[in-house]
Amino acid sequence: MVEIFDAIKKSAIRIKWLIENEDASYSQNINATGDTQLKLDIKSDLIIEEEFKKISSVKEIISEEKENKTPIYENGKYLVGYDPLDGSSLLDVNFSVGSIFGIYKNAYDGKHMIAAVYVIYGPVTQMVTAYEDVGMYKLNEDGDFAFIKSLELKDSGLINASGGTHTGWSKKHHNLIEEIYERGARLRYSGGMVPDLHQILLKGGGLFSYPSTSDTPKGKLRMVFEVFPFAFIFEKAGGEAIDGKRRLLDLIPMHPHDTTPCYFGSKKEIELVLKHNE
Ligand code: AFP
Repeated sequence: MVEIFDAIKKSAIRIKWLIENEDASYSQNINATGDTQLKLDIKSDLIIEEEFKKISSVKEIISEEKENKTPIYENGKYLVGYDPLDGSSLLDVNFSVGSIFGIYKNAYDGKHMIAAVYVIYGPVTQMVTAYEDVGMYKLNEDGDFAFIKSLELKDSGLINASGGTHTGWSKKHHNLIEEIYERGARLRYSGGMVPDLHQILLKGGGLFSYPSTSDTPKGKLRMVFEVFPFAFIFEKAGGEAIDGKRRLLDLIPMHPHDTTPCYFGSKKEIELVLKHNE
């Protein structure tokens, strides 16, 4: 696992450089999910592939930016599903973006997830790893990621971040969000999953949701690259992650690019989600 985390650190340093120095415009390419790729999405993906190709414990990788899996070492133990530059449509407005990694054994689902990592490229670059516990690291001037602290969610928090077009929300989702605001929550939604969930983790609690909507009945966020890694991190940090009713880590994707509605949060907020979805 150490060498996988090291490959992620090396990729992060190279991607941070790209973000700060390279052209953030769109390419002509469309990715597997139908999104037009930025040139930086493609370059970040190549960097991560290059770094994982040096690691003999990696059997195979699959990127949000590619339709198919890439075999690495036949005798490797681990499968890695990753989103190289999540939230890249926010680069033009200089918001924080991130890279997300799920490390799996044998299959790309929650039951086979061993570890999860994300990197946030903000005013500073930080990395959060979930393996035995959840730890946050900061990239220093000398190119090292120094341990800052362990992350733990409180039982309840007052941050609310819900995605999806409001006119497409179900009545149940409207009622849930209304109750959350009535309890005193504040809206904190940047449109980047990494900074939005990072904020909830760092401030101790709250709720992030990307529900089923009339335009995206199966949600928008992808299980293997985005949802499972964050579900793993939230559970390890003492929170919960569900699709409205079921634990996200119990879902089995039919295809690596499958999406699901998702709710990540502290225990009290997830209780509320369950109550509104009875
Ligand atoms: P991009 O990578 O296209 O910027 O999408 C980001 C994202 O996948 C995720 O990071 C956000 O939580 C979500 O989309 C935001 O979606 P909405 O704009 O529909 O709220």
